[in-house]
Amino acid sequence: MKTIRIVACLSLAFAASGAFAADNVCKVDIAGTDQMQFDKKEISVAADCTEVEVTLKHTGKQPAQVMGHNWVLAKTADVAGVSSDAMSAGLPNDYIKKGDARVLAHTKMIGGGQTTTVKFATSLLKKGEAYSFFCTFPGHSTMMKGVFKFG
Ligand code: CU1
Repeated sequence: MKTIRIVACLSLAFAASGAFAADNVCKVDIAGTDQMQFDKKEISVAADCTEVEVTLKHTGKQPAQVMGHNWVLAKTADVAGVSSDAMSAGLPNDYIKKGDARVLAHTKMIGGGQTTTVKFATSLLKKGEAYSFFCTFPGHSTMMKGVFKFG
């Protein structure tokens, strides 16, 4: 009886690990400050990640209207265009132009003390493409940006 139970447990464990291998969510933590800075200049995501979950924490005290931060992912070539179109989008739209196809992923715009998360599939990313992450609060992307590497 004992042997049978152990075998059953082992096969369950294999089934569970198989599920994790098929769906590999890679987690990234990043913080934004009242000094208009991200605490990371580069994020690297391995090629075997099927999804990326980015958690942005605003470690400052200023409200979103004054020092709001979001985390936006786009091709590096699109950063300037996305940021400039975002200016007129306003806080209720998280400073993201509605329907902007250049935006690959983005969090909500948050203020001091808040945390927000976005999860996206890596199937929308291409190996070798140059990606950047940045904040689209007006004027922030010049200082708040970094390199996003996939693969
Ligand atoms: Cu910002």
